[in-house]
Amino acid sequence: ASPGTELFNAAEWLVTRNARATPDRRAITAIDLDGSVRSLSYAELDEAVRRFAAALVASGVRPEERLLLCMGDTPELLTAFLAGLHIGAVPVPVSTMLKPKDIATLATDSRARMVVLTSEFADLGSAVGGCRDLADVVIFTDEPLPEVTGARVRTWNAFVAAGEHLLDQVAEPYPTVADSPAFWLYTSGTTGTPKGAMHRHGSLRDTADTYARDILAIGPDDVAFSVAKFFFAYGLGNTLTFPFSVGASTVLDRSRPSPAGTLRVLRDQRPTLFFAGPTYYAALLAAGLPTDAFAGVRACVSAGEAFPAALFERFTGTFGVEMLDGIGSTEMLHIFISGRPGRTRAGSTGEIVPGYDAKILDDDGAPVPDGTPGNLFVKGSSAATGYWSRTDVTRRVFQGEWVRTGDTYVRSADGFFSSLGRTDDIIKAGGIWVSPTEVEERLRSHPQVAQVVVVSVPDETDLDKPVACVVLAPGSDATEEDLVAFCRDGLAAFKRPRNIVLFEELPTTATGKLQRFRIRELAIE
Ligand code: 3SK
Repeated sequence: ASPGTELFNAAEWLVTRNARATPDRRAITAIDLDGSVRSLSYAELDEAVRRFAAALVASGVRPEERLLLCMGDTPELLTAFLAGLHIGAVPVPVSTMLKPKDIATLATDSRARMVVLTSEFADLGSAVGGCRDLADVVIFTDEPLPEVTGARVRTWNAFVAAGEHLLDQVAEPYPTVADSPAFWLYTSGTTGTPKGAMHRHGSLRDTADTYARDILAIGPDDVAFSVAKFFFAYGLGNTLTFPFSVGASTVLDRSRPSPAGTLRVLRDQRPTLFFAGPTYYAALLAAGLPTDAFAGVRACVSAGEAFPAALFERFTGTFGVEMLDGIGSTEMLHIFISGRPGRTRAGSTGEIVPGYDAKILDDDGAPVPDGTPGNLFVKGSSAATGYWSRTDVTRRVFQGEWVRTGDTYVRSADGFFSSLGRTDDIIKAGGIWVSPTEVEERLRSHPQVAQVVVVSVPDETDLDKPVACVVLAPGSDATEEDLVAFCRDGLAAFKRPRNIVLFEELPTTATGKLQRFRIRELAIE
């Protein structure tokens, strides 16, 4: 853990340090929307960061003011983020999947001084008009600029040009310390209201010095490619922190992820570390990628949701690549429990990452023995300092050194942690815990089931029972009785869903995760 008062600026550590040591080494390979590719060395990126930093100072941005970044994965996104850190301001990368009204909510909540957009999100400019603290909008575009009420709107190039005279002023980074506020990431959790998790400069180094070093053993010759976008905590670490912590390179793909696009990246850019989530790994399998598609990848990493054991086996069996499943959180910044190379177990998230500590407690706060499910708490120096302006929920989640994850986990006697779903989602039926994940896994192995979520629904006597919400595969003729019987065959009887509710499609959050609480509401209706 970093001593909090030590002078430390994460932009200097991630970029300037490498620009001095290995100026010509490739930092970024960037694939644009039209498929064209450009690359930047560490020296070129360092220069771009300083130019944008000078422009921020010229436009009047002060340390700790927030810069909302709604941008595709581009060199400009990394530049704006790092330049914000360089001058001690607070970049806030936000989801590019949000609706205009949601972006306005985040601009207002964060009291953003500036909004930076890439051209594909330029329309969002008008949505943030009138936000109280907004003074500047910068858009990376060649197109005509939108009007934004109450703000000055400039193109990226015009903005940067206006700061050239201040380049000397940003020769050194702002003297932040490891504990200085660095950036925020909004998380919506299962209930929907976004909360800004506030992170320190030192936390970026802490995730690199734990997970990236000790689990991934990342080195300068690695090439990282993350399907998870930069605005996710997961994507930020994969794309920026980890490769730049060792002077390695990163591949940025500005387009929406697709199996065909991923195959092109795998073939043309030869990443050695590949990061995605189980849903995407399932899509890659379904797309029938050639079995040698991952031949150059030394490890695939998965996080974001529990990895079903059968999918894990099928993916690793088909592509012959190591899969490191893990769990992290926006609050902890990156992965704190993970499989390790040569030590993975299908159906388990893995072991505690060195540098973190985990405990499993019952509802009264007492530790549970190994083999008994409970609430997972985690401790580690990369934890956020809290949620911006949300004292109640901060106190509920950040309990001294420990952070309540909201996940139900069980630990085996030999230290492997397995997910039983979200704490709110776990089902107690007839006094016995039923993991929705386990029932879902069984149903997912049915050839006529395309998607499934298991929730608890009160029966006629108000006792919770597991109910499966299912989207059938196209052309399926499976009946509800077939599916229940299939579960009875493969699971202990008490775990079978008492009912099947068929859906055309299941609702998802803005970040594409299945919206369990909404699905449950629909199942109860
Ligand atoms: O969802 C996860 O498991 C995760 C992993 C790394 C960083 C952030 C998150 C939310």
